[in-house]
Amino acid sequence: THCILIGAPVDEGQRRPGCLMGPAAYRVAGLPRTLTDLGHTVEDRGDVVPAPGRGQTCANAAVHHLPETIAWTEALAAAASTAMPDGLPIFMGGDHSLSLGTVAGVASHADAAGRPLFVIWLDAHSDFHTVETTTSGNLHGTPMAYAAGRAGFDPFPPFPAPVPGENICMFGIRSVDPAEHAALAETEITVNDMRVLDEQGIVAPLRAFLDRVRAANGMLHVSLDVDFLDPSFAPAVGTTVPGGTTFREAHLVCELLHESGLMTSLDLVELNPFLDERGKTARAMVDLVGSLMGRKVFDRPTRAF
Ligand code: DIR
Ligand code: MN
Ligand code: MN
Ligand code: MN
Repeated sequence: THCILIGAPVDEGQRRPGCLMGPAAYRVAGLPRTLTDLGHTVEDRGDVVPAPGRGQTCANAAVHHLPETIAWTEALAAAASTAMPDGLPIFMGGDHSLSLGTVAGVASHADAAGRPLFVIWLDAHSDFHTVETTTSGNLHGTPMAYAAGRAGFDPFPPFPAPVPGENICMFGIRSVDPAEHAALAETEITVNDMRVLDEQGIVAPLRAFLDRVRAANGMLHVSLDVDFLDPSFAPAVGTTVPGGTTFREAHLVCELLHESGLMTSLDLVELNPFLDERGKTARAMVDLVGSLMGRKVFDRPTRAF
């Protein structure tokens, strides 16, 4: 696979400065080498630079850094749609507001290619707020709603080709605000919260979703938030939530995604290297990308999907 690394040093979508160091941390932690060791080619396109903010405002006074976030969204959507025909883009964040742009760019590419886009959201949070409903004002809590085509994103460019709820799967969820909960109940989005994973494990819920992607000849965008992982081994994130996936559960998700052969783009988000312990979270994320891109102990035949 030709892997295209794109740095997205976005820090404006939340309030714990440090995510802007994420792209550098992934490079230092050996992401390019991990990919080449697995036999992939790597092209690092450097870090995206947004245009200056244009002063947009909105009615919700809690919202901060709105113009900057819109500028990031436009720049990252362009970078994403440009990269898609060339290989597998890996967006190195940056907080999760970067996905406002990456999913938009990927969606317009899929739309032009005439293929349905599916999204798997690996996160403690559902990120299903709009600019109007967020009470924290942190726009990293909104990208999934934007991609699903929810109303309430007025100052943003309209989302190019909204992703139908049936094509969205959330995985590892354990923190949902009341407004998000109410909005999610109106959708067909599959919410595999931690309770579902406790009861059913990783494999059955994930295969059920991947089977649908395959049946539809879909493209699959994977958005991996550091807080999907349990903070005991991945502490470098501003919004830790206890009870996340274990090291092995997370790798199993990545291994199954690899075996499916379906992933066409990847976000790595919310790593805050300033909060890390001797690089362990950055290294854990790089290891997970290794599993996503084909690292395994034994290359044994796997169940046909
Ligand atoms: C909370 C936390 N739902 C908010 N969200 C996120 O601020 O909207 N934390 N995404 O990582
Ligand atoms: Mn600031
Ligand atoms: Mn998130
Ligand atoms: Mn999160």
